[in-house]
Amino acid sequence: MGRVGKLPTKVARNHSFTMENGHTQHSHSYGDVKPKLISRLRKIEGQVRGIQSMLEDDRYCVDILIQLSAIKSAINKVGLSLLERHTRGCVTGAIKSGDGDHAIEELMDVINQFTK
Ligand SMILES: [Cu+2]
Repeated sequence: MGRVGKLPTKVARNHSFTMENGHTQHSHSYGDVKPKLISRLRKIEGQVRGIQSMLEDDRYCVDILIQLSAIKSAINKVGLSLLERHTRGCVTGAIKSGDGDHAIEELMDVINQFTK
């Protein structure tokens, strides 16, 4: 869990700044795709519930496995979409402001995590 737990801290440090009122404001690049990501996640929630029902209804194993693989692919789509926004937004911004090496290192770590 150490590696996984490490990422949010790094991201928060990288993409947040403190407002005059002392509150921390996050500046991520996914603002424009946020509604789409949320609606995809809601759909995935429904798919997960569907699998619970399939189990409760003693449905055939292979049918359940096919639904599980559909969820995996839906989750990957959400991840890839976020990854693209992060690369085009946050990483590009970090490169322009001279913090490119760190942002690319972090990006490669998360890609590595994501493709496991
Ligand atoms: Cu980002």
